[in-house]
Amino acid sequence: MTLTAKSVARVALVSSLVAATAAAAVIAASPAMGAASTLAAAAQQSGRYFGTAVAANKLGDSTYVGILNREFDMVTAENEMKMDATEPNQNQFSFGNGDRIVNHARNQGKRVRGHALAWHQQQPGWMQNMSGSALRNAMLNHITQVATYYRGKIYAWDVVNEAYADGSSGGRRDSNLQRTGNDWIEAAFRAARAADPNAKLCYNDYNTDNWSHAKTQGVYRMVQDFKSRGVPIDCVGFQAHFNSGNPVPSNYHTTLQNFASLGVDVQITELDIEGSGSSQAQQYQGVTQACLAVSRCTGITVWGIRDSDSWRASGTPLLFDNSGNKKAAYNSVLSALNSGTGGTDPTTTTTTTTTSNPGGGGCTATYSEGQKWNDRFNGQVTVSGTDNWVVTVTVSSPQRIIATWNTSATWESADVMTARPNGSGNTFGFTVMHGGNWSWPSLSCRVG
Ligand code: 9MR
Repeated sequence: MTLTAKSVARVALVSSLVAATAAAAVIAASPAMGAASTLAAAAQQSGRYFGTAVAANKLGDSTYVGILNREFDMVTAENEMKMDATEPNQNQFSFGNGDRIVNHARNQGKRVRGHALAWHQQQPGWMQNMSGSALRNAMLNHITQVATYYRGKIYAWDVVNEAYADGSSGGRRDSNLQRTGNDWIEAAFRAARAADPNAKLCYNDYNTDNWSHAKTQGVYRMVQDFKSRGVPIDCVGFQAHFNSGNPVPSNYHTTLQNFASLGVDVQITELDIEGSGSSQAQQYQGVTQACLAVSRCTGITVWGIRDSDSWRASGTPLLFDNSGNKKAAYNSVLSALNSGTGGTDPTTTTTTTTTSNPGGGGCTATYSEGQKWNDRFNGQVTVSGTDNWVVTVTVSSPQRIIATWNTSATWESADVMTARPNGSGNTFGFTVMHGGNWSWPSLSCRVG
C-alpha cells in the first residue's frame, strides 16, 4: 500500500471537521485540575489503552524511549513481527527484533498488539512466489508458529491485514493469499485461535472509517458472517491514516458503533492525521471522542511517537514534534480522554473555540463543550465585547440543533442558527443531535 494509491482510491469528503476548523480555534494547552497527565493514564480512566507503534532500532534513542515509557501502555511492533521479519526463510523463524520490542513493553508493564500474521505485503521472498495449497499451508504454518511463540504475551493479534479492495467493489483484494481460496481469512483466524486461545483476534484494515464506503460495508459483511458461523473473531482494527484527501469522516462514530454492535471489540490501530495546529488537534479530538463514545472501542494506537518517526514524516501526522515536544494534537487528545467516556459524563469545559468578529467591532464568541450523550451533546457560547450581539452557529450535517436556552434563535437553514440576546445575559446554550459527527459548531459574532 502506498499513500498515493490510497489517496487515489479514497473518496474525498468535505469534512465537517475541516469546516469547523476554518474558524480560528484555540485549544487549551493544559488539562483540567486533577486530570491524568499522560495519554495512558487518561485512557485508563475509562478502561481503555493508549498505544503507539514502536521500531526496534529506536529503542536506543533516549528521547524516544522516554516518551514511550511515560505516555503509552500498549505497543505495536511497526515492522518487526510481520511475515518477512519473522520467517525470512521458510520454516526458519527469527524473533530477535520482535522480542526486543515485546520485552521492552512487558518490562515496562505495557501490553502488546501483534502485527500482523497474514498480509499480502511484506511477505518474505520465498512466499511471494508460492501459490495454491503450498501457500495456504505455509501461511497456516506461519500463523501457528508465530502465534505459538508469542502465546501469552499478546493482547490482540492482527491476524489478517488489509484483505479488502479499495474502490467501489466492496470485495476482496486480489493477492496470492486470496487466490488460495476465499476461505483463507477464516482459516487464518482458526489457526490463530488454536495457537493462542487467549489473544484477541482482529481483522485490521484502512479506508474502512467511512460507514458509506463499499470497503467498510464489505468488511462489515465479513465480520457479520464470521460471527453468525462461529469463526473466531474478537475485534476489528481501524488503521485510521487520515489526511486532507481522506479526512476523518463525519460518520466515524457510526462506523465504530455498527461494528461493535456485531459483538466485536473495535480498536483504532494505526492513527495518524496529517496537518498541524488547531485543525489537526481538532481532528484528533474527534477521533478520540468517537472511540470514547463506543463502549467496545477498547483503545487507540498512534502509528509512531514523533513526527520524524512516522512512515509519512513530511505530513507531520503525530502527537509529538521532531524534538519530542507535545503538539496541540497531544493536548486535544489528552483533554478528550480526561473528559471521560462521552456517555453520561458531567460537563467539562477544558477546550474552547474563539472566533473574532471578522468585520471588527469588538465582539467575541467563545464555545465550550457541555455534556455529551451517545446521540447528542450540549454546547455553550459566551459572548464578550457587546451586549447587542448576533452570533451565527453553524453545525455540520447530519448534526441538528434541537434545543436552545438563554437566547432568541432563528434559523437561516437547517444547519445555520442565528442567536440574539433574550434578556438572559451573554451566555447561551444549545443541544445538538450529532448523528455520529462530534465536530464542534463554528461560530461568528457581529454587533447587532
Ligand atoms: O510504518 C510501516 C513502514 O515502516 C513500512 O515501511 C511499511 C511497509 O509496508 O509498513 C508501515 O506500516 C503499515 C502497517 O504495517 C499496515 N498499515 C499501513 C501502515 C503504513 O503504511
